[in-house]
Order: sequence, then C-alpha cells, then structure tokens
Amino acid sequence: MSTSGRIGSWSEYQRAYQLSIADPEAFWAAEADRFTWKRKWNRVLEWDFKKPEVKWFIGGELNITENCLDRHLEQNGDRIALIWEPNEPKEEVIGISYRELHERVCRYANVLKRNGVKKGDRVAIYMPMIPDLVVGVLACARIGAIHSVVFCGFSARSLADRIIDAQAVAVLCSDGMHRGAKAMSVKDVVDEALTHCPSVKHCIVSQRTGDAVPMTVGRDVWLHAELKHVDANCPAEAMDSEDPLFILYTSGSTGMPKGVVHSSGGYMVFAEYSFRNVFQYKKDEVFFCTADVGWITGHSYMAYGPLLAGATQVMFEGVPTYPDAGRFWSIVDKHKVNIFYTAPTAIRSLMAHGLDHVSPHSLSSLRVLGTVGEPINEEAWHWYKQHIGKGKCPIVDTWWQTETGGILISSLAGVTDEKPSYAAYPLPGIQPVLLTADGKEILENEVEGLLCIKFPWPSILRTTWGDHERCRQTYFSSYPGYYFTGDGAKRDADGRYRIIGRVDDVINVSGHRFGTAEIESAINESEWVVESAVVGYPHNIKGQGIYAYVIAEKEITDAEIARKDIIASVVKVIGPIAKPDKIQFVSGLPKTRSGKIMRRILRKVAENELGSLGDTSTLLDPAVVEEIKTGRL
Ligand code: 7RM
Repeated sequence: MSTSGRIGSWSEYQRAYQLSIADPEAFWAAEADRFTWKRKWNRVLEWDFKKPEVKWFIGGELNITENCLDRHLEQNGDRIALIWEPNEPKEEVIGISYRELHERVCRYANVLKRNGVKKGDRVAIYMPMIPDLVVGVLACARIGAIHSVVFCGFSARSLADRIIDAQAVAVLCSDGMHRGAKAMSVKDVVDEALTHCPSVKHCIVSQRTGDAVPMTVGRDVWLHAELKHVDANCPAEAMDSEDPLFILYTSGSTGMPKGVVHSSGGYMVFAEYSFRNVFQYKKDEVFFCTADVGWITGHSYMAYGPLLAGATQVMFEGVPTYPDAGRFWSIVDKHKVNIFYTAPTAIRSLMAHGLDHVSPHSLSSLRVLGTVGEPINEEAWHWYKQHIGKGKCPIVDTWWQTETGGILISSLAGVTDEKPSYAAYPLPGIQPVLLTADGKEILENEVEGLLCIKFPWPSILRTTWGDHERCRQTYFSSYPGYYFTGDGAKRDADGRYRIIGRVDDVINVSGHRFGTAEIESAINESEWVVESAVVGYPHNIKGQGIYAYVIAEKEITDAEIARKDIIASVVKVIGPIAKPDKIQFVSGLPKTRSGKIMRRILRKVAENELGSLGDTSTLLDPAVVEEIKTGRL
C-alpha cells in the first residue's frame, strides 16, 4: 500500500483483495482506524444474513461530521471544500472552505436544536442543489438526527408519503429553485405535502429565489432569521456506530418505495474508502460529481465521501444543457476539474448534441472519468473516452446501489484495467457471486447469472425503515445466505463483471429506479384508466423508457386528452421524471388463467421483438396479443 493509503498497482489490489477475504475484520479495522472515533469499537463485525442483522465496529462511537469537517481544520481549514456553481453561469460562484463549512454546519445544527429537533428524530430535506442542502444534511448528522433527503423533482404526494413513513418532525427546504431556463417553487410543494403530515412541527426555509412564499406561523421559519439567534459552537453528538445516519427512499418491484437505512460507522468507513480508491483522489485535486444529493450518489460521493477525504469538490445547481449542451465542459474548465463523475444518460444526451459543444473547451485538467447508475453502452463509453478524456483518462464504470451505500464493483482509476461496458472487479472486501435461477453458485468464468453478495461490507443497508421484514423479504430471502442485488451479470474469462440490468420489475430510467407497480398505480389514478401494465424498453438516451399499456374506462374519443390526463396523474403521484414515454390503449392485457399479467410478452412487444413472444396458448385470451402487436407504438 502506498503512503497515501491508496491502492497503487494491480499487485497491491490483489494483495488487498486477498487480505480482505482472508481476514475481513483485520482489513476493515485497519481502514476504520484512519478515522476519529469518540470511543473505539470492541468488536469489528457480527452478522447473520438470515435475520438479517449486520453490525460493524460494535461499541464504537463517532460523529461523521467530525470526520468530514473538524479533523481537517487544523491542517486544511482554509482548503476549499465546496465550489458552488450556480444555474446561471454569470451568477457568482461560492467557494466554501472547510473552516467555513464547519461553522455553517454548526450554526445550522444549532438552528435545528432551537427548533426542537433531537437525536434520533427524522428530518426530511427537500431542497435544490444549493449549499444549504449539504449544510442541512451535515447539520442533521451533527446532532444525530436522521436525514431523509427527497429529490426535489418528486411530487408533493411522494414527499408526503416519505415524510409520513418516517414520521419526520421537521422539513428543510427553500423558497424556490432555478433549473435551466425555469424557476420553480419548492415551498409550495412542501406546503401541499404538509397538509397531510401532522408529524412535522417545523419547516426551515432557505432563501434561494427571493420569492415571497407563504409562511405558516408557528411552523415555518426562515433560516437566515434563525441564524441570528445561534452561535457557531455545536459539539458533535456521539453516535453509536450502528445508529442510523440516514434514510433514503428507493423504488423496488412492489408497492411504495422503501426507506433504506444506513448506519453511522460502517457507512462512513466505506464511503471514504471507496471514494479514495476508485477515483484515486490526490491532494489538491478537484472532484465533480454531477448527481443530485437527492439520490444515493449525491449522498456518498458529494455530501460524505469527498468531505471525509478532505477533497475539494464542485456542486452544480443547474442542468447539463443550460445555457447550452457544453455546460459540464465549461464547468470543468472554469474550476479545473480533475475527476468527473456522471451518468451514462447524460453522456448519451450530450453526445447527441454533437461535438460543437465539446470542442470550444480544453478539458485538459481532467485526469479521471467515472460513470454510475446504469449500464454504459460501448458507443457512449468510447465517445466519453475519446472526446472528453482525450484518450488519456481512465474511465471507472462504478456499479452499486442505494442499498450498498457505496461502490462495490469498479475498476480503480488507472490502477486496474478497464474494458468498455464492464464494471470490472469487486473492491476489496466485496465478495460477489453469480447464482443460477435455483440458487446455485456458478464457479466458472465466462458465465451469466444473478448477482448476489455473500459477505457483508461496512455500508450494506441495515434495514428498511419501519419494516424489517420487508428488508428480509426483498434482499435476503430469494437466495438464503446471500444479499440479492436484483441485477443480472456476466463474468468474463478474467473475472470481470458486466452488469446486464435488473431481473425484477424495476425500470431504470436515466439511472433512476422506478417500480412498474409504482408507475401503474399512479396511472390508474387517472379517471380514464381501468387497468394498466408498465414495462421498460430500450431508449437511446435514457437507457430505458417507460411503456404503458392501458385499458381505458370509457370509449376514447380523443386519445390525446386521455394521454395527457394519464401523464398528469403520474406527475402528480410521483413526479415528472416518471412520465411514460409511450401509452398504448388496449382492450385487454395478456393474462394467464390465474390472472397474472404476462409481462414478458408486453416487454417483447415494447422491445419490438415480435418474433420471439414464446408460447401464448396458455393465455386467457390469446387474441389480445395480436391486437397489442398491431397497435404497437
Ligand atoms: C448508484 C445507483 C441501482 C441500480 C443497480 C443497477 C443499476 C447502477 C450501474 C448499474 C450497470 C453500473 N443506485 N446500476 N450502476 N448498472 N452499470 N455501473 O445507481 O439504487 O439508484 O440504482 O442501478 O441496475 O441495481 S440506485
């Protein structure tokens, strides 16, 4: 291991990997030792995937913000932690040093306390990409409140569902937001949500747009006004290593999204470890992750990982295509970004805008490129490599999930080799396996199977909020003794993994997960709909698009009106990101005699693989398949 603590060569990777398998406890204890603990752990690991129960660094006490902030102050207090790039390129950039960030977090934490928020309370955060979002997240962690960030594009209904599920006592939000050419209200959405959320006693509002928003007396306060009453001293609460740090809701194949719960100690250790090794972050470099803090990528590789590592990073408020499709590249040049981390969908969309948006920019500061969220096709990989990385930047294709807390499979930038469309090798401490459908481990290479993990790593989810049985059912019951990812994968002759995609009823739209059932129930709220079935289909930009088959309630005289109403319903229930791309009206759905929808057939039609529908004779009404094929959009 090099002195920087980074794995520096292929042989060091192999050595670290072997040690991590032979003696996981010694391996992770050595990594955990790099951090500031208020009290050292007495046991490294206890686990049982049957219950499931996983505990890391048992008996240890820490506060993650002390590790993100306080411990950098003495030597690196003046280092820039956050470079905030506003939506408008002409608006002033805000640079926040570690010392300033520490102070802002402490003050915000004192505002939370002033508003009655205590250790263990849940706090929902619904904010655009402004510095207060990161400050608010860390302020919660400072006092031991459990944050639940809800992506600012979700509807009032989604926000309310998540607040109610977690019984949050407070909401942190802003007045409004800027996104590209649009300005949108945020507080209005919160107000609407809060009419259904009696658990919320306080709402703390940051100023962003300066719009006048209604403030409910006794509940709503302005952050800037509250800050006048607090000082900059806020001792970090001692958290048990296994105390929950945050909840993040994520969609699965059934029902309402689950609140994935992450721990304090294990999550901290793995977020930093994976950041340091995958991106090979070097002192003084600038890191830019384009993900919103509303998703897990923004948690682990913006709010926490880079700060734990003492890095300097860019936080971008806007969208990749505003004011033009060269915005990312102009930010890279403007802030001399060295490491750039984005989603394949963004790469494909910028690729479609053409090289005219790339060529005006030098991009010479770039050293490492990363992708996350969905499989990257080879064409996009090569475009990224050649036109953004100029052929000289390693690409890390990082596979992981909300539930895994951090990157599990990825090459290490410039250290282990890369192969287009392969996430490649497991990080040290990660033991992936491929299973057959009946649960047998496939030991050979050049195979395909269900991707499971057979040993815990520090940032594995601990439970799903309020429903441990659901956690067991979803992740630990299909293949007892394993954590089941829901993904299918291939393994090549050299042991590299290639993630194929979900094998369950989850659609990955632009790297965002939605359950088919979740979208169907939103569609079914339209008065035009009797029943619906949703499947994913390959989409050039988004990776997967949403294809909805709908049985209409009444005769449709104007299909456009019905379509609009269905879309409005999805926007209201989930948010604009889950809008169906295609809506086909049908008179019936292909069902088995027991009434189960044969999604396989619907998927094949949506994929335009009409020749390989398989046996349809067992269907209740085989004729409906012909109609569906003919009406394909
Ligand atoms: C980080 C994140 C998780 C799902 C996962 C996969 C897919 C993520 C990759 C990928 C192929 C990748 N969390 N996925 N990364 N597929 N290559 N590098 O995305 O919880 O929102 O989604 O995303 O299907 O199960 S997530």
